[in-house]
Amino acid sequence: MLKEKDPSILFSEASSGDRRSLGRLITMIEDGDKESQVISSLAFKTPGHSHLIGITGAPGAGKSTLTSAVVSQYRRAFKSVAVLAIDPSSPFSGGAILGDRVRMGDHVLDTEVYVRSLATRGELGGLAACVPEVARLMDAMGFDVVIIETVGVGQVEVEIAALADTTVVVVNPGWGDAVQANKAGLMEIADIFVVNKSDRPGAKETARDIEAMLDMSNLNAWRPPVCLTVGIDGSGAAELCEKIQKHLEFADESGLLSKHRSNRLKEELERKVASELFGRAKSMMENTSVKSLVESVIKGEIDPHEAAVKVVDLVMVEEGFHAQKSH
Ligand SMILES: Nc1nc2c(ncn2[C@@H]2O[C@H](COP(=O)(O)OP(=O)(O)O)[C@@H](O)[C@H]2O)c(=O)[nH]1
Ligand SMILES: [Mg+2]
Repeated sequence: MLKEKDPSILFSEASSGDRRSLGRLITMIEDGDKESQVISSLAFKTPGHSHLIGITGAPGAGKSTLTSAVVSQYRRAFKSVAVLAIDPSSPFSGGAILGDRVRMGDHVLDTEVYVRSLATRGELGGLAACVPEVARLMDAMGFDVVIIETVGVGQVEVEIAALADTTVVVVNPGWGDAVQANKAGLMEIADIFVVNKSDRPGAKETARDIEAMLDMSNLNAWRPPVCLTVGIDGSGAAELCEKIQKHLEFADESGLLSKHRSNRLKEELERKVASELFGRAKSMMENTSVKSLVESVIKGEIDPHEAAVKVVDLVMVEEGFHAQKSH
């Protein structure tokens, strides 16, 4: 058993390159323990310069393979990279970790590359809440590039992908793949499109489909480029990295980057407020005076909406009471 350790000690150990300590910090954030607040605040006070890149697409599109090829490109430029692989379908010790280790095999001995799978312990919403915090920790640790790999199906996953400074959407050759991406809401969040597995027939046609869709959509100043890649041999990875860099420069110069980052912080704050209130309301519902309210709902005496408003009012009153007491 690992002994409990002060998160601030772990933080300074991790900062000086101790990967084991870094791993434990991430686990604390995932678990959402009390310590995670300390870690968040330490990371927030130690801003780095990370470029946050999201890589998303359907399962099996080749995201992990492509990520490994992209990591190789960054290593050639002597940039340090952290990869956060998010796989809600496989809880801890599941296939995700093993699979990513295998595919990231080229980088296993590289101390400037850190790969970690984030698994959902609770609900998916919990993961959405912890990803920005883990990403910020990676930034505080001084990584030049942080890549978040996420499956682009479902609202929460798309939300996670949209957290990045630059979002790369991966599709495969084949009729309708671009249409599927569009349906999944990936079209709106893409800064760059990749047709991976372009060693297979139909890659150029798929690229053309995407261009046609882009022609029909309302674009702002940035038109997402479409790259063709072969993840397994790394073809096209250098061009993809060039486009990623171009997008970063564009976003930076146009002010979009800082606007996007501010919005992200605001949304994160809103989510935190909601979950904090939810937690307090929930513990309040164990309270005897509120319990009778629950019973009234069950008996049909009061409707759930009205009861909910009463519970929130009670939370507010309680908080006001505590605030006054502490003054
Ligand atoms: N033919 C071909 N296969 C690929 C390519 N990229 C990945 N694959 C294969 O596609 C499968 C799924 O890849 P993986 O990276 O795990 O996809 P992910 O689920 O999106 O992360 C694996 O068997 C890869 O070897 C490619 O460019 N061409
Ligand atoms: Mg993968």
